[in-house]
Amino acid sequence: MAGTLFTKVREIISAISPERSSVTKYVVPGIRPPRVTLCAFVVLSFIGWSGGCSGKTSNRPSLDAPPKAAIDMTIQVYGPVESQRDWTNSLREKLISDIRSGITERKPDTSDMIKIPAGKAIIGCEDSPDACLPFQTRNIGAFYIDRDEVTNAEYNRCVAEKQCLPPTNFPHMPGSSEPDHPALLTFKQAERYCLWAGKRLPTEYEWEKAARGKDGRLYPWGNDAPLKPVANVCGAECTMNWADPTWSDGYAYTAPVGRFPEDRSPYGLLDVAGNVKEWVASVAPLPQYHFIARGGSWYTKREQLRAWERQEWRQGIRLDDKGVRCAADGRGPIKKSATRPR
Ligand SMILES: [Ca+2]
Repeated sequence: MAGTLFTKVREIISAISPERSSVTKYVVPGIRPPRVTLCAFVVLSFIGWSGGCSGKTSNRPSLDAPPKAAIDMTIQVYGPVESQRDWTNSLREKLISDIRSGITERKPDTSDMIKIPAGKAIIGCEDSPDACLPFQTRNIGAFYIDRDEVTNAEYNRCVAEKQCLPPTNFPHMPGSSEPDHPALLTFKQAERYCLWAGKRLPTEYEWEKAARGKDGRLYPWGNDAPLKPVANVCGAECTMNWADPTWSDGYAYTAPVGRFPEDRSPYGLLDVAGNVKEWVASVAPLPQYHFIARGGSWYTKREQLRAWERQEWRQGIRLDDKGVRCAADGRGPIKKSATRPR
């Protein structure tokens, strides 16, 4: 009875925060691991429940899972700031080396990607330093970036190859699992998918350049705040307290990608301001290791759509509005690949 109850609780926790249910944890060198581990929690809470410490649970994927080293890595950040002085780079290297495990090299299919030319970009803002990168003009090399957010159909090809974990299912969000909706992903799932596709996550600078264009506009469509529903954000259909009843975009949660042609950057990226936030490769500075997602989502207030706005997220927090669009290096021509599964 207790075992059944715990399994149910664990399924719920897993659905909300998959990383927190992971057994194997990547411990950053110099960072003190948590005093109470998941196994200890299991033993103390439910003596009758078996298999927890061995990692063999009834609901953990086994046969259909990608290589363990790539999926069971959970980032834990503990300890005083002083002990974290040098860990950002080493953690990043470890994360990349593990997350590449078992991936077959392939050339990216750039047919649905947009090439962003090399050159200067206006990054950040001057009047809201807590909400943007420092204001700067920055030279950024050429790169490719997906026109659209990665869809469930695209992501599930990686799942079918047993190279990516299935996306989290959110039953309370009608339509979110449909093939043409954006895949709702953790940072690790997002990076793993991009690497599997022969691509990578965009850096934060690349994402912002692709979103704001050469002129560093405030919004993907220009410098004017939107007067009508041009993007999928928290409008009339949204169930959050901050929903704007005057903004009827037609979707309570995610929308099929590309459904809002005006939510378009000067380079042609779609769903830049809304639909799902998009994980980027950059790592937030100390003292806390946070991942960064850019752009707004179905969950975002309509007042927070400026393309320089940024937010930092710990793994496992609020996954139901996070997705990804991948990037690829833009040096030289990239031939279309015939290796990408259809
Ligand atoms: Ca988006």
